[in-house]
Amino acid sequence: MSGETTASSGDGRVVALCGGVGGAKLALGLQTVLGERLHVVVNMADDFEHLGLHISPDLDTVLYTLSGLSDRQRGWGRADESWNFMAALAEVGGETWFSLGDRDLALHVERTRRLAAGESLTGIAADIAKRLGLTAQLWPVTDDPIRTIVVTPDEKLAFQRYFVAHRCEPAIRSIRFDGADKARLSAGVRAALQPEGLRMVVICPSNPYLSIDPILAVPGLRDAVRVAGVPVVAVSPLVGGQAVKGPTRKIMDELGVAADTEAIAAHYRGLIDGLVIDAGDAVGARAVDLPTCAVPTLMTDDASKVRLAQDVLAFGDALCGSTSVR
Ligand code: FO1
Repeated sequence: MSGETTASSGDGRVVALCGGVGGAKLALGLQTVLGERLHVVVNMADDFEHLGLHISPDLDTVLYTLSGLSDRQRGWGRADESWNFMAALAEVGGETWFSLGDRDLALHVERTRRLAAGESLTGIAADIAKRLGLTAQLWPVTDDPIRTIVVTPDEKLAFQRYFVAHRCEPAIRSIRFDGADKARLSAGVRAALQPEGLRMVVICPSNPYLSIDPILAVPGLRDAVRVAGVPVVAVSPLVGGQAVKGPTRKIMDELGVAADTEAIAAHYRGLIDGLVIDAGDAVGARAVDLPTCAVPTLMTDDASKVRLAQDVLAFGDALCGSTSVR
């Protein structure tokens, strides 16, 4: 890690690795603080073909969250939504297990058209992010196909089938990221992770196993982070050993991983220089052989998202001068 003070200068770029709902909240806080200096690398392994449309759930969750269009209660999809399409789809016997709001539908139709016309997921995401008023830059981790497959005792499930249709009920035996080994980092991600002008890398509090691991599985991503030589800070998705939202805790139990600070630190060992944990979990932090920062991590409103973003940035900057074992 570089010790030069320039790397920690406030005007440097920050790269955030982000999945769905939980991570997107911190990304919003970081965007408020950093604006266009924030580069969000988003998981796209949850993408799937549905009703003939290419759906990118994590990408859209970040898009809508950073544009202020997201539905705050649900965490995904758009606010002020109507569901006429779904009602009409049911009338004609279409698949209704995955809800597509009328406004949200426009994004899936337009993205599908542009992909069929030969555009890349990266190019489409960048254009739509600009049209929706994001100041942060949005980068799908790759334009090559990766699909998260959840292996259960009875069958292999595409992620959205597991997460939505089966409501995370089947026990997970293992998780695969089909296609990851052949995927290439997008040019935007490679450029964002260049050492020049980079301040730090943040791993947002998304599900490490379902949302962050697919990003880390792309060949070259881990090396690019390491070579960048800047502080790498992860934010634990656990608060009091419980996942704030989604199936993280259940998945950790099924994977035989203790849902605690040590498990999160172990999961990211070798990649991160520091771990941000919830103030309530500070006790467990003593057993972690990594610099930790215990602050309130529950993001219940915009102010708490900004505060956590500021805490994470200050922690990363403070790590910049310290040596750390990787
Ligand atoms: N999550 C659900 O639990 N039920 C849904 O019907 C659903 C539809 C949906 C449509 C578009 C979209 O971008 C996300 C959607 N999600 C839905 C969330 C999605 O499953 C995400 O993968 C999770 O939020 C985890 O990131």
